[in-house]
Amino acid sequence: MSDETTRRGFLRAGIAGGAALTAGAAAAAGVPDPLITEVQPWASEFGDPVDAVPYGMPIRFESHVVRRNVDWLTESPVSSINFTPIHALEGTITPQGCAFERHHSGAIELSKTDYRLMINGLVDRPLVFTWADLERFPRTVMTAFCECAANGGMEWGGAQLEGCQFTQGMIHNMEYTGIPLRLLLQEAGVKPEGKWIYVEGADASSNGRSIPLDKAMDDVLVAMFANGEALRKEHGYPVRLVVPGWEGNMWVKWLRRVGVYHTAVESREETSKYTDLMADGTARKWTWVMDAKSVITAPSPQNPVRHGPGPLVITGLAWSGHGRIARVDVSTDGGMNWRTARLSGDVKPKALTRFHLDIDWDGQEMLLMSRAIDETGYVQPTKDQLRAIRGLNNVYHNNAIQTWWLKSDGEVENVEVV
Ligand SMILES: Nc1nc2c(c(=O)[nH]1)N[C@H]1C(S)=C(S)[C@@H](COP(=O)(O)O)O[C@H]1N2
Ligand SMILES: [Mo]
Repeated sequence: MSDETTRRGFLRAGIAGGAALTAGAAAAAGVPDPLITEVQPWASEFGDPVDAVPYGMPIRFESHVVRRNVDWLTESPVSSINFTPIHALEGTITPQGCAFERHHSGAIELSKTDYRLMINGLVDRPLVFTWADLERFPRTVMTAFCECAANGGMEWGGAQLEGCQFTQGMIHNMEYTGIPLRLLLQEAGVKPEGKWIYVEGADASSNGRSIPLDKAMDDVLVAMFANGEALRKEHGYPVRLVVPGWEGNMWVKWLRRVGVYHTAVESREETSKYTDLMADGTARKWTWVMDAKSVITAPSPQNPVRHGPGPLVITGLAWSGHGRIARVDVSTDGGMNWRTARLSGDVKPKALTRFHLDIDWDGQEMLLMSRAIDETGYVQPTKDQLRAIRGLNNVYHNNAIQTWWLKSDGEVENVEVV
């Protein structure tokens, strides 16, 4: 039976039953619905004039769709993180206004006039670019996810936070316009001994990271716009680095310098931080790529089911730093049986992919899971598979399968299946 026939079956059942997919109880009870029978204020008065809001914000009914913090996570708001409300978004693009932020020393205000980008080190011609210079280089457009390596880091020891905003929300996905870093490096002329770049930001932390030259010459972007407009201050205005598929820490904001070197710098951000502490006390380093991962965004703890049995839309996000998502499977019974979800819209490499699965919910509790498989054939691991290799000391690179316990009253809880 195809999904299509199943769906039509639901629709018929819904109409016959007079409930599931119709406009509500009043109609079912034969009572006139005043929203239909009476002229409403919005149909008899003028709305706002066109110039009421020169730059718009979401309508007030959507005021819950905002970034949130986990209070105990960091001591100071200038060295902190907040989380994208992925439970309340659809499609794949993250609006800048609610995309998670991670600052090591606060978000700085840097104007285009004051902006300078230096390329130095092992180059034929050390260069400094102004914003006006950058505007004259050929541009390209690319959609990419940015995921903090610490995304899911609080869940290593067990299910903890109630909502995918907190368990998987250190991620955003934007459409960037910018200059391939390759073009700027070619302008400076990389010497043959140059094998690494070191990128740093103009903020006090500088957040310096080393990147192998091969990656720098491949798909790294010097981004000037996101989602069709200038970068927001908190995402690195006026210029940030986009390092597709690689951990968010390398996506240097307020980019001020690209140094070319024969070796890696081994900065704080790539030694004491952003290395993966293993069970035996040694640390893995250079774990740059974000492996395939997925999460069901609805239903989820912050997005419970508010209707009875019958048609239920399950949806979520999948991504892989290695390329395209090939398939997403969904289980409703804690991983015993799996069904293939629909990949909705474009499937772009190293970008968020939306999946949907339309089911007929019998009103019983379910253990919901999603499992991403990318084009390399890599399968998203269970928490136990991941812990068997990585131990419990870890913070970074938790790409384990998430389980949501959907109860028969529609409420959802973060759990683990053992
Ligand atoms: N200059 C600078 N770049 C930075 C940081 C920073 O503190 N300063 N934080 C990094 C980290 S750890 C992450 S996860 C991403 C977050 O990008 P966002 O704030 O746009 O979400 O930016 C990275 N780039
Ligand atoms: Mo990060």
